[in-house]
Amino acid sequence: METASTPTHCPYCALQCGMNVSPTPGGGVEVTERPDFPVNRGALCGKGRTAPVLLSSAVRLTSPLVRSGDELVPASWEEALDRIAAGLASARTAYGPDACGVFGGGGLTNEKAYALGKFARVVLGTSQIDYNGRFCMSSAAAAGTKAFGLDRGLPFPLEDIPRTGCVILVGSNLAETMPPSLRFFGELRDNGGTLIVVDPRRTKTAEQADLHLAPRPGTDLALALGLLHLVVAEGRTDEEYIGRRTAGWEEARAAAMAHWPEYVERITGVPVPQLREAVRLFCEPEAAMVLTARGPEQQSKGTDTVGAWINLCLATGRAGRPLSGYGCLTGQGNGQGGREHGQKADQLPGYRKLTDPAARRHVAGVWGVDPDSLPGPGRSAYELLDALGTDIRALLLMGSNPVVSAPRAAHVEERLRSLDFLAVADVVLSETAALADVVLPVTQWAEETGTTTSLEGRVLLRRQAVTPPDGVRSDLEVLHGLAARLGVEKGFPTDPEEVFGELRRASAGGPADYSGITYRRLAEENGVFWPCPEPADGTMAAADSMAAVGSAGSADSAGSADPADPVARPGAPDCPATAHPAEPIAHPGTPRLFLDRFATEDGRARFVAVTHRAAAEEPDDEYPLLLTTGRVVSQYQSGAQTRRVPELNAAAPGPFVELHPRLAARLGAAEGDPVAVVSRRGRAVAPARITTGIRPDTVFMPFHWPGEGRANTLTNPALDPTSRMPEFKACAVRVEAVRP
Ligand SMILES: Nc1nc2c(c(=O)[nH]1)N[C@H]1C(S)=C(S)[C@@H](COP(=O)(O)OP(=O)(O)OC[C@H]3O[C@@H](n4cnc5c(=O)[nH]c(N)nc54)[C@H](O)[C@@H]3O)O[C@H]1N2
Ligand SMILES: Nc1nc2c(c(=O)[nH]1)N[C@H]1C(S)=C(S)[C@@H](COP(=O)(O)OP(=O)(O)OC[C@H]3O[C@@H](n4cnc5c(=O)[nH]c(N)nc54)[C@H](O)[C@@H]3O)O[C@H]1N2
Ligand code: SF4
Ligand SMILES: [Mo]
Repeated sequence: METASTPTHCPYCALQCGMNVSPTPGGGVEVTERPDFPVNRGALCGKGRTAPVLLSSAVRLTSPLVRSGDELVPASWEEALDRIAAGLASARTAYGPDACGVFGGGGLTNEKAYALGKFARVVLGTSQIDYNGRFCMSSAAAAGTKAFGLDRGLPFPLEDIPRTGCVILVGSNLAETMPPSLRFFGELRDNGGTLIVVDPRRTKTAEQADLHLAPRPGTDLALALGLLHLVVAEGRTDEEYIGRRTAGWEEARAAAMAHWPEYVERITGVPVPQLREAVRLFCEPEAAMVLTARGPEQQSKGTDTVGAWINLCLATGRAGRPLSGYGCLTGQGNGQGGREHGQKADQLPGYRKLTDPAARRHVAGVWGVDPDSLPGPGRSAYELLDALGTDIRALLLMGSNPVVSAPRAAHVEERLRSLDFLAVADVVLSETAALADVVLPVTQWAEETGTTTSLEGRVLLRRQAVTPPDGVRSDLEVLHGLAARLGVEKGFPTDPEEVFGELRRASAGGPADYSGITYRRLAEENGVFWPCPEPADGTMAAADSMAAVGSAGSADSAGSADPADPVARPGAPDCPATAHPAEPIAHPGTPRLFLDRFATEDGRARFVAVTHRAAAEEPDDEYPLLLTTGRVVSQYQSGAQTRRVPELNAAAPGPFVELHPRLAARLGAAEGDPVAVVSRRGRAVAPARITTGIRPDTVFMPFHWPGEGRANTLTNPALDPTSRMPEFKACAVRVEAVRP
């Protein structure tokens, strides 16, 4: 193993902070600062800094495991893969292709997400594939697509934030969920701009704000409509912009006008003067932005809610203009790319629609199959999990831990147990892997190469920096091995760059066009923003070689790669090695979208006419409070990875229930006392954390833990009708003191 340091990116969240990774003389691995990546300029949160711990941890899996009665016992790769192929094949034979399910993750690289979607459709022939991103950004994606004709989380780089006039941050606690990004908001305020935070809790992020609005959970739709009402009433609309760049204003305006400020105050609990102040701060500067995260999105009306915030931007001329716009802060490491390349139930690569005949023809052509052989759209994530053991009999799961992270988790756990066959690929024995018939140990970020697409829409190269331990294989090798066993010998290469080459062709001409992006460019340019089409006369294989940037472990050469160097391209016979100097001028990528036109057919953005409606479950006598859920800085998601990092676990050792002192007094609960939170779905117990930073009618639990304190035992799987997003952010509960 070389000792060189490799520039790469963090395995966790969508900020995809740049970092250098190097093996240490003692056989370990260390992360060091990588100041050249503009998003984090060297800064990392504790999760990124400690990411190497899991590479060499004794708790990681290094051998396949197969079920023998109640136990999982080590087995060879041959036996494990044979068993999975047999499990999937027998479900298919007995019940048809849709009896096989596939569940993916937004942490998987683009190459893996692409291969997983292809595997489901081509090898299994099943429509039943979806992924955890459905639980993450699907409402924002649906609303963005409706309004702008295209969904890319942020239509501008984070670097634009310090230069705008005002940002409304709706339901994002980025001080904990993306700490290095907080700097952009500090710079915004240093430059005279203002920050408005909308969150039922006074979070670390809200503490940075000029104005903090604390609505009842589940009422953001009313809030956004109330603000738009005031914008109209105060004559702050941009009529010229509305006329030139939008459609649907009359209906949207009429709908908003039904939301009087006093009515909105009653629904949200946000006082009218604060609504007026928010409108003033947002409308006075030349430019402004609205950014949403999971707070307003993870609701049974998340799509309409995000639509209403987009309406506010459109009515004030704050979209598709420099330093202005609406953006969604996507969450997982590849949350953006993971939703573009075909692991979503209704999608084909390049963010194409599975129901679009032209898209089916194009992708089937790349895959070398008959378009009619491609199944149609399948169930959404929760619906898929809910169908396990009935319609779906065998499941292959990669990159998620739904026993902890899915809504109504006890039911989901029971459904997983009822399967005829469950296979899980993971790096650790997650709570979900522990239920499997076969567990496959796979390589992790620093042990493999692949691309991710950050929340900015910036495609990045995550490079292999260390050699994986004996006994593990990559997810791509897993899919290759399974495809071969199921009779598909070709089309599942194990080299990520080869997979990316095919992904480029499959995405060409689609909304998320990656065809002009190569590994070489990603290394040289510190990422490329999609869409990035291939120049008309370009050849797809041109310059697409890691040979130019140094392959695994020797990426030092990346910085010095000379673009004029002839590129060694083994396996690219259509493109002679000397072609590089004659290459057509490359597309520069698209950091900023919509400046000239939106991606709709007529180039205009669409308002949506929406009105407020209640959460699927409102408090009543039996369940008088609202539960909302979210994250803490030191744990990641289901905690499968971060609970196994001692430093992080010491910082955030377990679940808790945040509640207001008045509520605590009523219960007779002191700080740290166990309290029970009870919903229609179950009961969870965790220590009380008493704070004036939360509304007295609301309690909050982080969702990172299994067992007694599992927040998702309580949550409501009510789904948004468009995005099929579950309502993680609002359900009715009661809280009880627990007597020892
Ligand atoms: N430390 C850490 N960082 C992470 C992750 C992690 O698990 N841990 N996960 C990553 C992923 S996948 C994601 S999606 C992002 C999520 O990033 P965020 O969206 O920032 O995370 P959350 O804590 O889920 O929710 C944000 C805030 O929404 C508030 N909220 C709750 N209900 C409502 C509501 O009804 N309306 C409004 N306006 N706000 C509400 C909560 O109080 C919370 O402070 O973080 C990413 N980064
Ligand atoms: N109550 C509540 N529930 C929520 C949320 C909430 O706000 N509140 N947020 C939702 C959101 S936004 C999200 S994104 C989900 C996330 O929840 P999960 O889908 O459970 O996400 P992770 O915990 O990241 O699970 C990823 C799993 O894949 C493994 N893994 C990591 N990298 C790889 C890889 O490359 N290959 C393979 N095969 N495995 C890998 C990890 O070890 C881990 O076990 O939770 C959702 N659940
Ligand atoms: S903010 Fe996100 S990407 Fe950056 S170091 Fe932390 S977890 Fe990693
Ligand atoms: Mo997420």
